[in-house]
Amino acid sequence: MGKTIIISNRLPVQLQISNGGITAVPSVGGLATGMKSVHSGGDSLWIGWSGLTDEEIPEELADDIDSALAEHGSSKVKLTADEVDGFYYGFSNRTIWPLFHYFLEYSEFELASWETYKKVNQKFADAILQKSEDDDIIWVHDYQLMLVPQMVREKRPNIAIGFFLHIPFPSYEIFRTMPWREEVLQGLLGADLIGFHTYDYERHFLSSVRRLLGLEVSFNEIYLENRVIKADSFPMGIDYKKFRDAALEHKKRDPEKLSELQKRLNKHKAADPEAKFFLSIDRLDYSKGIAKRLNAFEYFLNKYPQYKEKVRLIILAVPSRSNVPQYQLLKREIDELVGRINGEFSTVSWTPIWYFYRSMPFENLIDLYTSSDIAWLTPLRDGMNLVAKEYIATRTDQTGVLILSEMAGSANEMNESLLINPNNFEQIADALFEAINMPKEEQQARNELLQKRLERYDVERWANDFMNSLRGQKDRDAANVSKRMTDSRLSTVLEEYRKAKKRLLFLDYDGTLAGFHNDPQKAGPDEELYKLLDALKEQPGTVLFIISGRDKDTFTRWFLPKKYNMIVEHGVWISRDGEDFKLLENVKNDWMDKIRPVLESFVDRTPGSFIEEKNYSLAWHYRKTDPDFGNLRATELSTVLTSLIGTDDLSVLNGNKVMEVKSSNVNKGRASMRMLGENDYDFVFAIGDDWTDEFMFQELPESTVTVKVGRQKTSAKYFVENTMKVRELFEIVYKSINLGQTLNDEKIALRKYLLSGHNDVCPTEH
Ligand code: GDG
Repeated sequence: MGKTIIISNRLPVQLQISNGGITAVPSVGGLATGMKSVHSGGDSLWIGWSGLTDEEIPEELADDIDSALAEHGSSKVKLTADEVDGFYYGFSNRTIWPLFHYFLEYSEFELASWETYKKVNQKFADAILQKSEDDDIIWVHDYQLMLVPQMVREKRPNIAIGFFLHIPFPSYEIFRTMPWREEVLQGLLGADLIGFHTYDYERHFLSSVRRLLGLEVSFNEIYLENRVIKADSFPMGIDYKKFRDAALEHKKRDPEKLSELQKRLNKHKAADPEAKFFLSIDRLDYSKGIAKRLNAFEYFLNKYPQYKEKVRLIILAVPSRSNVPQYQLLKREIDELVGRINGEFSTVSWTPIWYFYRSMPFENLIDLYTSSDIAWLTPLRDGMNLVAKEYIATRTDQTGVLILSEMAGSANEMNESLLINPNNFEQIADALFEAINMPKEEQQARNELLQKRLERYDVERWANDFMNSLRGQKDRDAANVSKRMTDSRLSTVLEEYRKAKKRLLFLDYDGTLAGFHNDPQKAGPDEELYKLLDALKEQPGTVLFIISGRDKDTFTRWFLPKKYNMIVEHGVWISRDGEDFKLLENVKNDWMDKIRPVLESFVDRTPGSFIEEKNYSLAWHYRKTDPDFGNLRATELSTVLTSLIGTDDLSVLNGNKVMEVKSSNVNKGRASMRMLGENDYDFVFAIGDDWTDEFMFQELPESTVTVKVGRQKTSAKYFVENTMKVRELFEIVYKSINLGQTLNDEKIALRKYLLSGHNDVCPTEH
């Protein structure tokens, strides 16, 4: 691997222009700290916006800025004020942010800002392309840059790209309301690894990929024709040591050297040692539930009036995105609420809410964390919420209670806190009461577990886990690529083919020779396929079988007049040289009357599914159903069938969007082996796309050339991407053998043929 390139909207440094000079100061944010292990030494580069628009950068300082950034391993993407407006304040924060946090009513779908988002994403991608080599590893961060992975992939097909989303990925029902939903998903799918904070966000993403793009998803992998993409969850941690050490240092500090804020806090504590401080820290953002928290505080004071003058809520709201109207409205709402509640409850010696609308230095953050008895965080939605983790890390004596919204990603890992629903004031008031009265031993027992976990899975571990997983994914993909039927492998196979005296070929039909169709009866062969099969069949010494799970009547109609050899229903029937089908296996079908009603009940309950009845098997097709629902029902049906058939001679085959019940002693492996035993073949070939073809790949002898269509796991030796490639493969075989062309000639001819719109199988004959 070459160098690492990290890319995020903002750089991990802040530019400061003063006295005509420029300096770059490292930021102390969680991401910058977490990436320390990844972004260090000369082997990494961080690309992002500097925070200054082109208009704000004096021309004479432009070069100085570049060198100041370069000292911190950073490189800037230039953005004009209009671009920042459309891309950041516009599409990122008026469309994606509200939508992904389930604030559908705040989402604006403006074509102009979408266009700017695309344009600016292209600028970021161009910056990567300009600075990267093929063996680099790229890590793209967050919702502002969701199109970047694909933009880079187009120009560098083999580079390793990871993407991490720091905010929630919403449910399909929310995501699908966005006009440019497919483009956004396609953009993300340029990555090899897509990371989320929680499993829930991951599964929402996979569900959207399946439903909106119709792609094959197996567990957490997405299969494209030429790549496999992994989605996974990596809950982001904090720099645990930094917060714990700061708190320890704070504890030991000389009272004279304490901050003004700390002195004030101490004074209030001294006046009433029983009084409790509640703390909340967030950016001023509607997703953080600040207004709800204030209302809940009022509710608490009314429900438990004994705590009036005994508790104080400290709210630190950090100014954020104040160019966006929703944030201006929110600011006004919070100001008014704080004013009203303080006006209603204050006494001469007590103000219930201390409200700070500003950003504080790190030292004051530690003052607040270490002085507060209760941290109270009530986001309505939050990707993770690092404040919750930071509070726990600073509690060096393990006292303190965390009350946390279950809507925060961090709630998944912080079960020992008091989890609340931010909309349930009754529950919140009771949680505050419980927190105030929680025995010290219980606080310590809970925090000990929380601290252990936070220490173990800190932000460095998070970054390393992500990078390792990305490298692993790339290696796996490379290993898989080694199975691709490349030109040189095909040349070797062709050589064996040419030399062979007796060849035996097994070709699966659906998903191999022909693409899938929603109605299986409509997926019949085209003229081009007939010509291709005719040409192969005519080759001296070649015995070709179409081997399929299809019923014999359909294949009789499609192929009998062509006199192709056929094995259908997975090996129940056989037809050779245009003769009627005969039984190849002795199988029973008396079980069908018992199984049919079960399948019918699934058809009734699963819109879009249907039963295909064959002579010796029953198949339940669910390609046309809602993909998630279909998969769910398939799992359910599999359980029902497995328990029903018990030890009978029946088995359930899970094919490509079809579940088939049939006799156990019938499968393509057994059938193909029987054909093999009939003669002394010196070249055997089998190709197929689904699980039922794996029987052939596994049972045929080691020397067989086995080819899988698609990228799923397989026992086959090689793979080709799709049915188009299968046709291409047979074209080459045909031309090589029948016309004596070399692979190069064939490729050229084939290309011409493909470009000519598939008019004829053999353009070189004209
Ligand atoms: C996004 C997602 C996800 C806050 N005030 C001050 C200050 N902070 C620091 C905190 C904390 C960070 O800012 C806030 O992080 P959060 O995770 O709570 O929230 P977002 O900013 O919304 O972050 C979020 C996160 O990305 C990471 O993936 O967890 O869900 O929304 O580190 O300490 N720091 C200083 N002064 C302040 O006044 N110095």
